[in-house]
This record gives sequence, C-alpha cells and structure tokens, in this order.
Amino acid sequence: MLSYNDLLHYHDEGYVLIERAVPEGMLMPLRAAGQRITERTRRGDWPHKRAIGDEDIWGRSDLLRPEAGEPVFSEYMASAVVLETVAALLGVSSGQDTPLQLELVNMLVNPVHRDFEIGWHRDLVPTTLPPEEEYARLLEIRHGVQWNTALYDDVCLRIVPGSHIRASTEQERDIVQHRSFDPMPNEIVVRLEAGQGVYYNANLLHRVVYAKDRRRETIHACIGTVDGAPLRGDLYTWLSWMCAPEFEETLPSCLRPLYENFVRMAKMMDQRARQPGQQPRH
Ligand SMILES: O=C(O)CCC(=O)C(=O)O
Repeated sequence: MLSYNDLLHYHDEGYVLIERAVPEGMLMPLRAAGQRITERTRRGDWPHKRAIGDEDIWGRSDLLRPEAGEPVFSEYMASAVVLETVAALLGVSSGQDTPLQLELVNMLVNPVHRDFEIGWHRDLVPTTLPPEEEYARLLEIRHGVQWNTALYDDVCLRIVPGSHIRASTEQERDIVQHRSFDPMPNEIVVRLEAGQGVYYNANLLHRVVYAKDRRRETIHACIGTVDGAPLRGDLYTWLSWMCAPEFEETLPSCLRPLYENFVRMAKMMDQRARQPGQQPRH
C-alpha cells in the first residue's frame, strides 16, 4: 500500500500523509460514534478525557473500552489501512506472528468555550536533555507510530519535518523551553481533509492550535512493537484496563495477536516494576 518514496519520506521527514486513511464506508459511522462519545464526555458521562480545567475538553481517551459501546473504533483499528500502514512503517509483519501491540486509541476534539493550544514538544524525549543524550534517546525510542486521522478537515497540527532524527538546535531549545507558542523555524501546518491521515514519529517537534469554532474530530492513536516495552513504562499503566479478559472478547480476530502482545508485555513490565532497582524508564 505504501510506496518506497512514502517509506523514505517517513524515515527522513518523520511523517507521511495517507490519502485514504478511513476504510470505505466507515467515515459516517465513525463520525456518528465520535459525536456520541463527545456528547457523553461533555455531559460528564465519559471520564476518560483530556480536559481544559473543569469546563472544557480537547480530547477523549480509550475509545475501545467496552463501556463505550462503539465497536466501529475497533473495526477501524483492525482495518487493512491501519494495520498495513503501521506494519510497513515499522518494517514488521501484521499477521499472526506480528510484534505489534495494541496501544492508545483516542480522539481529539475542538473545545467549545475558548481556543486552546499546546506548545512545542516531543512526546517521548525531553528537549531539556543535553544534545548528545537527546540524540541518543531519539535513536533509541523508535518503536512506534502515532497518527491523526481526520473525520473533519483538520489544520491543528504543526510539525518540524526531520526533527525526529537530530538533537534540537539552540534556537529550537530556546523556543520549546521559554516561549513554546512562538513560531518555530521550518514549521509546517499539517493540512488534512476529512478521511486523510498523517502517520508520524511522536518525537517530531510538534505543537497544536485548536480553534473553538472549527470542528475537530480526529482519531489519535498509536501502535508500537514489543521491543520498545522497557522504554515505555507509562503506557502499560495508562492502559492497564485493557488486561481485563472481557476486553479481548470485543476485539476483531486480527487484533487479537496485537492484544496478546500488549498483555504479555504489560505483565512483564509489572513484574519488572516490582523488582527493586528495576523501575521501567519513562
Ligand atoms: O492535537 C494533536 O494533533 C496532537 C496532540 C499532542 O501534541 C499530544 O498529544 O502530544
């Protein structure tokens, strides 16, 4: 599905745009399910959210929870476009013997009371590290792909292409640490039309600008390989609810190997955390 140039672009620039990122016939069901959960979240009936104080939200988390009652999200995660894209970008198989593990499945939404923004950051590596250490961590933490798939046109995400495979420059550090809403040299706005997606390395320098009057309902998810487990301890804490056996029953069969990998790694991380001096790195 992805061309050699797509893979090269992902490797060099840290992102790739996917033209048809929503499976045929799934856009309207995903929009309807997204709206139902947004309404539940706004009336206090869905506690798994990214909040702005007590009054507003910019995201909803854990869309696969059985109590959401929205199987279209797991059908979407099980779709060929998702699994084949992730597997190709990480250079692994998505079949029965896959090393992929199921991870976050969230939705990003516009606030309704006031505009909201998140400053420049990398998701998994702090820019406060000395440059050599920052670079070493960037090389080390390459076990996952994150993506935004837009259900409505979306221009919120800004990235610095290529910043995932080099230490931050002095100027970038200054902006990230002291004025993180300022323009960044070489930034681009990721423009997605409804149905398009951007798959990216979460360690790209990025930031987001949410306008309260522009509808945003964008699936925000990630999948990684099991070899990254020791570097990503928090993930297993956030997603410990997935270890409940009744959750597995809700999943389409092609997600089961990814689910089993997640549970195996979660158990391993739990055992490791109980051993003195063996805390997982975050
Ligand atoms: O809103 C987005 O597109 C990305 C959100 C973000 O930067 C984050 O979750 O770290």
